[in-house]
Amino acid sequence: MQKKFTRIAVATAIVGALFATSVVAPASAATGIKTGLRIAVIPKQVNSGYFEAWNKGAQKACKELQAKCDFIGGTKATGAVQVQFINKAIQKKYDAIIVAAADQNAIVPSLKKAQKAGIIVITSDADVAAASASARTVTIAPSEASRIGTAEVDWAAEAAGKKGTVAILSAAATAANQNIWIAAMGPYLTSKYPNMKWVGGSLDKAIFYGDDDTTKSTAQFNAILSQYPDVAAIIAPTTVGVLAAAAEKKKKNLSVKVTGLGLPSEMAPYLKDGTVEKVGLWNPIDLGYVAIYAAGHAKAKTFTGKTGSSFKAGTKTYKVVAGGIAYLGDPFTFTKSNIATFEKVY
Ligand code: RAM
Repeated sequence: MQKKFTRIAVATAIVGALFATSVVAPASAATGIKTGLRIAVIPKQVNSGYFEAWNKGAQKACKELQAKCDFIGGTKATGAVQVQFINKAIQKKYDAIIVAAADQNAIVPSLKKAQKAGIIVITSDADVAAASASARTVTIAPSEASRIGTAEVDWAAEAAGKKGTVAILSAAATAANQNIWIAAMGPYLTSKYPNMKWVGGSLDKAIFYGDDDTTKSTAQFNAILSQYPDVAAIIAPTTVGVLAAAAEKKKKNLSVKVTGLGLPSEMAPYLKDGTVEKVGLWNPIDLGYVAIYAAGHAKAKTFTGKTGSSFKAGTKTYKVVAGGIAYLGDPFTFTKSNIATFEKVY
């Protein structure tokens, strides 16, 4: 099963990589989307390789649609900082806001205010809380949460020889994306791998939060090791966390296995030198690209965001499923042997 997943993922990955660089999208007139739209593109934080790639995709779509897109945000991935930028976007009367929610609840009132002012709101990468789904037209998500969560557990189990304890080095406690992936990891580890368990005996005790901050992620990685010195594997479902963990593992020459969601360009050295065996991710360029098209079509009223509705981005059509979610597709798995294909792309 794991082999199959990897094979499918690699095949899709190559398509994904090409999609990100070579699709010639139709001119704006052909899409029915008005030119000259002003779109605020708000990441969890600006100083991140992942969100730079996300913005690259957004800017590509904006160019195709002849829209003006501003990448605005702070250097700390918090809801409080994002609220300031959302409020600014409302004041400046943008046509649409694309946001990766650093806090699934804190930004909801501002997003609702934006919608009242006629601004289209799309979340991408990280959504608002499911109960607040009406605060956005649609969320553009990488792939099913269960798929992302269970794949990471499989990578950890494989690296640790299917035995021992596992901890999680996450992003912020308020991030919906990490939380839904972690929820999927919880029961899967113990049911699929009878000789494995969470450090401290329960999922709750096993989660450490590095807040997508390199210094804090490194400190939390070390906190896991000092509280649970025999931890077999650490899963970091965040590009910031997994990079910090790999760097610290290498620096201290530690035996703990590290895996999670890593940006190929950042993780390539650690995959090549064997610090890390396997990480995975989707193409963040596509995630930003697709979000802009969703906003454009919503503004043109050719896309409602309702379950079953769909929109086109480049050459692909995206369909909304229950919960107001449009998925990109399968995540990709990166190893020493395929990383060279990806590291130059994102
Ligand atoms: C970090 C962010 C982002 C997440 C990736 C995997 O860059 O937390 O939201 O999707 O990791």
